[in-house]
Amino acid sequence: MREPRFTFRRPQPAADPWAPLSWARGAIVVAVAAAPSVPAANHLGVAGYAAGDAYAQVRDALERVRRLLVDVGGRGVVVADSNLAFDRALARRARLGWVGRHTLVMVPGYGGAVVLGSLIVDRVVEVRLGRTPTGDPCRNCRRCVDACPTGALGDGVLEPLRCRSWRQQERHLEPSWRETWGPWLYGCDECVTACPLSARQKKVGGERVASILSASDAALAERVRSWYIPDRTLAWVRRNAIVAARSLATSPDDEQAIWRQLVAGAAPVRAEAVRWVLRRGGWGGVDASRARHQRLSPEDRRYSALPRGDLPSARPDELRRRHA
Ligand code: B12
Ligand code: SF4
Ligand code: SF4
Repeated sequence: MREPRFTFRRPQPAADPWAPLSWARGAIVVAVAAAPSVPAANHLGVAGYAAGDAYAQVRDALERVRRLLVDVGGRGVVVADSNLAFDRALARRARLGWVGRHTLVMVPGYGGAVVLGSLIVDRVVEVRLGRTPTGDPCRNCRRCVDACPTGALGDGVLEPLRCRSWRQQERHLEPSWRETWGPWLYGCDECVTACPLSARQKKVGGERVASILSASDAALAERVRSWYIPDRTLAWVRRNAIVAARSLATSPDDEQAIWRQLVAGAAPVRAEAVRWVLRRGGWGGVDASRARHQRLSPEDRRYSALPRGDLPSARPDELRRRHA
C-alpha cells in the first residue's frame, strides 16, 4: 500500500509557502462554491468539486487578480490544490472560515462545500469580503462523522487511507476497501452533504456505468481531464466504475458494458474487478448466473460459463505490473 504523498512528502515548505519566495509578504485567500453531489438513482457518483471543475474556477479567479497585481508592478503566485501549500492552513490564517469536525474549512452560507486557493503576494493585503466566522459551528453535532461509511473521520481528524477519495486513486485495492466503496466513481461527498451547513447546496447527478465503460479513450480522457488518476491511465477509472456498479441497480446496457470488460484485450485490472464483483454475487441484486447467458457474445461466454469459484484471477502484485 502506498503512503499518501501530496503535501505529505515535503511538509515543511507547504507549511511556510512564503519561505522560498524572498519577495513574498502576504496572501489573498478565496473560497469558491462547489455544490456536493448526491448520486442519482442508478448513477455513479462524482464529487461536486470534480464534476464542476471547481479547482479550475478558483485558479482562473486568482490568476485574474494576479494579472491586475502585475499591472501595478506587483508580484504573485497562485497556489490551489497543489503540493506547495496547506490550503486549509492559509484559509485559517486568513480567518476565511471555521474548520468543521469533518476537517473541511467551512464558510458562512456554504459550509464545507467550497474549494480553496490563495495568491501569495509581495505585500500585506487588508481586504475582507464576506462575514468573519466566529464561535464553534459544530457544537454537539457529529453528523459528518456518523455519515462517513468508512470510519475515516474522528473528532476533527481524517485518516486519509480510509477516505474513499484516497482509495479511488490507488492501484491496488484492499478487499475491505471494495466492501465499503459505495456508488462513487471519483471522490465522495457524503460527509459534506450530511452537514446542516451545506445541506442546501447539494445537487443530484452522476454518470451512467455504460457511458463510462463504453466511452472511447479520447472521450473518457477529456471527461476526466482534471481528476487525479495514477499514471493518467484510464483503466483505473473504468475499474472504479465496475466496483462502484456493485452498489447500483444496473440497467441491461450497464451490464453489457461490464461484461465487455472481460473480453480479450481488456486491461487486467478491469477484468479482475469484474471477477471480484461476480464472486460477491453480481451487480445491484442482478442474478449474475442468469445475466451471464442472456446477453453475451460467444466470446463473453468463454468467461461467464465458468463456475464462480473457478473464475481466473491474478495476484495483486501481478496486476500492479500489468495494469495498463
Ligand atoms: C492530500 C489531500 C487529500 C487526501 C488527504 C486529506 C487530508 N486530510 O490530509 C484525500 C485524498 C483523502 C483528500 C480527500 C478530500 N479532499 Co483533499 N486535499 C488534499 C491536499 C492536496 C493536501 C492536504 C494536506 O496537506 N494535508 C496535510 C495536513 C497537515 O494539512 P491540512 O489538513 O490541509 O491543514 C491543516 C493543518 O495545516 C492544521 N494546522 C495549520 N496550522 C496549525 C497549527 C496548529 C497548532 C495545529 C494544531 C494545526 C494547524 O490546520 C489545517 C486545517 O485543518 C489539499 C490541498 C492542499 N494543498 O492543501 C486538498 C484539500 C484539503 N481537499 C479538499 C477536498 C474538497 C477534499 C474532499 C472533500 C474531496 C471529495 N469530495 O472527495 C475530500 C475530503 C474529505 C474530508 N472530510 O476531509 C479541499 C478542502 C476544501 C475545504 N473546504 O476545506 C482542499 C483544501 C483542496 C482545495 N484547494 O480546496 N484530500
Ligand atoms: S469523503 Fe467520504 S470517505 Fe472521505 S471522509 Fe468524507 S464521507 Fe468519509
Ligand atoms: S456535520 Fe455537524 S459536526 Fe460535521 S462539520 Fe457539519 S456541523 Fe460540524
